[in-house]
Amino acid sequence: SLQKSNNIFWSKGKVTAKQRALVNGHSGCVLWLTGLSGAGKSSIANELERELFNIGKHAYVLDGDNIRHGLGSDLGFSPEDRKENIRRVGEVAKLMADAGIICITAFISPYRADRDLVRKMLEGSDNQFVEVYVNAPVEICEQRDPKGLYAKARANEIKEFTGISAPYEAPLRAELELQTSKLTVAESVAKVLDFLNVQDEGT
Ligand code: PPS
Repeated sequence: SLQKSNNIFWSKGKVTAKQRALVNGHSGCVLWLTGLSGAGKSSIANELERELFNIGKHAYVLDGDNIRHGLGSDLGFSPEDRKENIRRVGEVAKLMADAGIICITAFISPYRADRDLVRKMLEGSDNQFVEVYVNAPVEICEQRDPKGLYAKARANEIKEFTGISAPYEAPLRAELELQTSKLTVAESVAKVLDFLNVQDEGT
């Protein structure tokens, strides 16, 4: 890999992050949602995107299920593949944030080290990394089981299923925690908007 990077240079653009933010009315950032399957990541991410869009902000969701159809279609759910999945998504999220977008990601991202790697990627850039712990007890997620995956995991039809037969490492210092067994989706979204301190452009 050293060989590969030998003749590669960094080409610097002519538009600064500050200039983009001035035009957009907000800076880019990465809102990194992490949590168990069925905890509510996608619901919150999509509602958040809608709300931000409605008040004139540039937001875009990268969702686990969707990304695995394309960018990560060669990856499974081993620790190594999850790591590579999160690394790729991290790089894409970083680019989106650099483009001035509020990038909302919804991946289980069960390993602390993988999430910390993405945090590191954003360090020293103008764009904030916000870890959002979408927290619901595994019992509740299993009761919800919107895709019937917990039932399959219990029946041994899915191996390495997070929360059942694969680990989930809860964040130790997430910027934000949403306890989705106690909050509605709207309440969770309101908390994130509050954290972002975004203002409606029209008012
Ligand atoms: S990861 O760990 O961050 O790379 O996972 P992610 O890309 O978010 O993909 C999670 C979705 O894939 C489905 N699925 C599984 N999840 C966990 N473990 C196993 N073994 C598994 N197999 C398939 C599942 O629908 C997850 O979707 P969400 O939206 O989280 O429920």
